[in-house]
Amino acid sequence: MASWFQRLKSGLSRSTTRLAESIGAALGRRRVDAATLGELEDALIAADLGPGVAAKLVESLRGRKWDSEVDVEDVKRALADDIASILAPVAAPFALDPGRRPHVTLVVGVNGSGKTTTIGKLALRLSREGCKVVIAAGDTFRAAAVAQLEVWAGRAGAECIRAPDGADPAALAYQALERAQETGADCLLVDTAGRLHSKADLMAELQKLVRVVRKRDASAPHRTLLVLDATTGQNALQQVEIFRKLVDIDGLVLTKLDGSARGGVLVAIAERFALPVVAIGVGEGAEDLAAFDARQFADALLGITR
Ligand SMILES: Nc1nc2c(ncn2[C@@H]2O[C@H](COP(=O)(O)OP(=O)(O)OP(=O)(O)O)[C@@H](O)[C@H]2O)c(=O)[nH]1
Ligand SMILES: [Mg+2]
Repeated sequence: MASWFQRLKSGLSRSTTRLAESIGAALGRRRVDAATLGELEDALIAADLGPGVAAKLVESLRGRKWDSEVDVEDVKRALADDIASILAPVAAPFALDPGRRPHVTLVVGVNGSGKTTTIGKLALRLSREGCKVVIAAGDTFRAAAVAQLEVWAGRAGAECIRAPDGADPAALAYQALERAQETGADCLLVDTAGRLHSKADLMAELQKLVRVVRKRDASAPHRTLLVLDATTGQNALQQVEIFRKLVDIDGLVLTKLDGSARGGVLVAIAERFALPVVAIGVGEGAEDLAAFDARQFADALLGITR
């Protein structure tokens, strides 16, 4: 089976190819001059890295010493180094705080971003590490969502707490925390619904959930993860803006990097929000959740093999 890095690389290959081609075209004259730098900046923006990052990267290239005839690979390596330095501060693998037991993780994000799948993958990983996991099927609007979560919970040997359809997700989360505390669980993963009628409804629901959970443990939730679908490109930036206003996001998961031509958006998000990227999704399967590695991601994006 291909390693996650290979899957990431082949997944990002559409982003990579486009970026590599534009970099090649910009360096047609083999000189790092003003015209080349302008073209490189455009190419980086087109690859979803965002205007802020593009300007920074180009400034850094401008400041380096270049031969009169440059090697395209050297330029790519320089870009990858700078991108890796932007990403390094946000690479922070998901870990439970041993002082918080059960450690409560709330998972939010728009409809279809990969919340339930990510919870399933996380549950499996944590169980394998020896943790006792409880999952709250907080998406009480869709029976199919609960069934999907139960399959994942079964795989992970985790207990899944569900409520009747249409039940109040806040009450369900409270009940699940109670259960997690009673059974001495190490962690509780709370799934939420991505689809609600309006932003105001979503805000009311998430805020109520947090308020109610705190009645049981005043320090919870200990982690609030926002799950973002990397294929949505620049839209992911807006989702961070919106969700940050609804709840205290303190971690991101970027999913679907295995099939995205827009993986560059991760760099824009890192630079704009400085939120920890705790994991990345590189497929639909149970093994397809990887720790985010700044260096490897930057190399994969530029198509570099070291
Ligand atoms: N290729 C790929 N597909 C993924 C990944 N993560 C999730 N998916 C798929 O994306 C689809 C939506 O995932 P869900 O986990 O159901 O998303 P959700 O956020 O729970 O969606 P709602 O409950 O409808 O809000 C499913 O078909 C998943 O298999 C990933 O990293 N890569
Ligand atoms: Mg779901």
